[in-house]
Amino acid sequence: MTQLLQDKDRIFTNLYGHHDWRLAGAKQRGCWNMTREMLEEGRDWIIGEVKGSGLRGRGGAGFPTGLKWSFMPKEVGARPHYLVVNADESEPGTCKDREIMRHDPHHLIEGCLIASFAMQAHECYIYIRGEYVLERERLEAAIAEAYEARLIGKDNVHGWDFDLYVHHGAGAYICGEETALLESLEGKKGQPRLKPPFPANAGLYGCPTTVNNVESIAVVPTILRRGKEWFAGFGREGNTGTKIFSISGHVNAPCNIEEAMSIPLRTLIDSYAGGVRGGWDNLKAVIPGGSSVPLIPKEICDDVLLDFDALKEHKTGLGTAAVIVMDKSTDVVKAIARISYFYKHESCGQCTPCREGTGWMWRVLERMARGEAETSEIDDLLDVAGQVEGHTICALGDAAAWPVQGLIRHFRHEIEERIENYRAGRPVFVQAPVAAE
Ligand code: L3W
Ligand code: SF4
Repeated sequence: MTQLLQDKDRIFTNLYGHHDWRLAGAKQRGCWNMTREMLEEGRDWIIGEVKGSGLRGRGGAGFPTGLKWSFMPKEVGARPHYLVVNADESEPGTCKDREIMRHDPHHLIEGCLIASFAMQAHECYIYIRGEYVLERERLEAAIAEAYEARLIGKDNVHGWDFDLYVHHGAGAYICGEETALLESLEGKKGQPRLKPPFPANAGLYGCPTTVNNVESIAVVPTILRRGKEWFAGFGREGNTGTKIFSISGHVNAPCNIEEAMSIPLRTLIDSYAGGVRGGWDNLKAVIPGGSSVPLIPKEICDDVLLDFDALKEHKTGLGTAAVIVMDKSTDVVKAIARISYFYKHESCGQCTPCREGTGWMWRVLERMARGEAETSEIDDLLDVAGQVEGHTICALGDAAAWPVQGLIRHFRHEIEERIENYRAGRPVFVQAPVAAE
């Protein structure tokens, strides 16, 4: 029996907006407490605590946060250092950073100050998704409060001059890729750069820069206040801490919930999302980490843990921890075709395998959903997905290939059936009845 996380162990105590999001309310819930003392402990201590906590990036890749911070040059030369917060939350199914910025913005602002100090940055930019208008307004209001209270700004009470800017994106998914985001911030077209050099060497305006996800930065103040051991006490080795999961799709009560890393998928859905529509046996598949990661069928969902390593064993990933649930009424071929369309639409067009491959995969999948294909094309599709994966400038190419590979790995028989049905003049796809909620 899995022990569920208790409220006292949740970092985001206002995730649902039941309390005051403003400075007064945030302070009552512990924000901005002992911040100066934590900075006085020094940069090495801060980075050591973050490393020791085991925090891995919460934006999709799961790269160790403390390690990333330690890539920044130790001395500041002629080029200033920058922190950039990736708030361009656009991964389908993902809506966790939105709630942090709406309801708990001071966790993020305090985290920006601490992380910037640790990396010797006097300026930080928060790049927020174009569609997040309310969230931008909320964040700007909270930042204004922090300036007013001299928590940030020049000559602030923490003794580290620090300016924080919010930059509003224009609604392109690709600007969530860290180097496209930097290009966009510089006023250019949002197209990814080749890596290396990594941003820590040449980032914003060619200067040392660290790009971190909203949640990664917002958890740091609490990790420092409560200690690395406290955070590392949740989850499993290599997969520690608490994590916000966004649960959507065919569940009775879609929600965001902060839980311990490595919680079993079934426990998460049953305990917080009211269970699968029609019961657990009515489950068909789950995309466990946002649209970029491959789906897994019910047999794997029955006892898989939600963390980076457990999901990797099943050739999928935790991604952004956006759990998309599909019950037996789902047309899974059509669903993946729709995801393929998304990547075709959002490809920046810079590299040939992605520009051509995303459209090609989408068009073939649409035909397959209608049964209008040859069986041999299933392997052709797999072949093309393999030629896109790992052969592009940024991870969007991989993200377009992985869902297609997952579909064929687990649901090849559904595609084959459609092709046979179409040839025989039978209905191509008969939808299972939709269970009552
Ligand atoms: C210095 C090295 N830095 C790696 C840094 C790198 C980046 C981070 C991770 O994200 C994932 C994709 C999907 N020296 C370094 C180094 N770094 N080696 O570490 O890098 P990387 O390349 O593993 O991944 P990435 O390109 O940052 C791609 C997921 O993100 N995804 C999700 C997108 C959507 C959202 C959202 O809506 N919030 O994020 C889309 O593909 O899982 O694997 O900072 O610079 N030697
Ligand atoms: Fe652009 Fe796609 Fe190449 Fe990424 S992989 S740089 S989105 S064309």
